[in-house]
Amino acid sequence: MRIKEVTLRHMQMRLKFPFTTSFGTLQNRDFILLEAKDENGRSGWGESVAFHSPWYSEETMKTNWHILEDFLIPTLLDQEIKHPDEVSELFSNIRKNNMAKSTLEGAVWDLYCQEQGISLAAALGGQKSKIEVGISIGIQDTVSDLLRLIEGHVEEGYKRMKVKIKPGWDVDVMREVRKEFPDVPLMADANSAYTLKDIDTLKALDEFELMMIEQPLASDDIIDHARLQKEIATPVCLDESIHSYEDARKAIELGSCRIINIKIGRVGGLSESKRIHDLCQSHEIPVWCGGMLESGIGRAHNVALTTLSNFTLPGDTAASSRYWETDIIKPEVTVKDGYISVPEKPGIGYEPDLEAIDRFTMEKKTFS
Ligand code: OSB
Ligand code: MG
Repeated sequence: MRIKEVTLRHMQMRLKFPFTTSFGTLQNRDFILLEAKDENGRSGWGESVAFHSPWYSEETMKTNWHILEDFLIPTLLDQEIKHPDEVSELFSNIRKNNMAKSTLEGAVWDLYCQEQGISLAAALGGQKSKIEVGISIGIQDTVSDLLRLIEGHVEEGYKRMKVKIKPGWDVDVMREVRKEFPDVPLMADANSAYTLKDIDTLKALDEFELMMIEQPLASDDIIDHARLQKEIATPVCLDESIHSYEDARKAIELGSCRIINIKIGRVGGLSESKRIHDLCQSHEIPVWCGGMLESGIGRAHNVALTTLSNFTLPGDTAASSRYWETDIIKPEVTVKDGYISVPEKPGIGYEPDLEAIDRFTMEKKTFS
């Protein structure tokens, strides 16, 4: 296959609810949508998970646009590509910028699968026909707001509740949650809000038998996490700290975590996600698929990845309708009894809704 044309769109979609983490609040979701056309005029789609501002990582929508426009798209245009695994090779002399790389790589995977007439899940080696999903709940104004939200999501069937925590919104909050929901599979995500000085607080969370605590310490750390994991009973899960197979290998070797959250964008694409998945599997480290408040395009990629066999814990990829009044794929991603049925159609398995896409497009540019 050869990529003949790439279109970048600056998208803006409004979340149904403000999403608050230890960093701040987000409601307008700006992101890049990428459409790549092959020599037969077929289109493959990818989504950049970078945010408008660099609070989760250093990448932003604008840095992704720059790296795509000036480096990644020129590298790929007109290149003969036999398999999507070659894309990360072609990008290997461009450092980091994983979310930018993943955007284009994801579109190549979609195109490749359409050409082969197979689903993305099948192409990745996935075997599940349905995947288990949990939900990630932002920091709320009051504990009773949080309890009411959890109650609703439990009723909807979500398989585990993830609660965002930060200093001052942690032990007492989790105690209330556990009191009201003694058996619900529960975890906490700190988005790097603590240091080893907070070890007593982090130890106090052991009491609630959480499935895991996600990224308690610095976003670039694996050393202190290893120290922490020795001190607490709750399994540590790394999110922000893992950008590659090599990061995962080192974290496992050091004992920095017992679980890894794989986000396709954070690790530079589906090929690297699969390598990390396989590595974790060989070390009996379970993985799950993280979320980045994606539109339907990114959501579809997450669904396909989650079909791999070591994704044994529920992911954050909830239903489209949880986030959006109107998503940009047809059909939307739906959740029934806590499961998403994996589409079997070729490619990502959902149709991009071009009308909706146009409606949310702020700016677009085509390269050929
Ligand atoms: O840390 O997992 C995270 C959202 C944005 C950035 C980082 C994170 C999250 C979530 C929400 O937890 C996941 C989702 O529902 O898409
Ligand atoms: Mg996280």
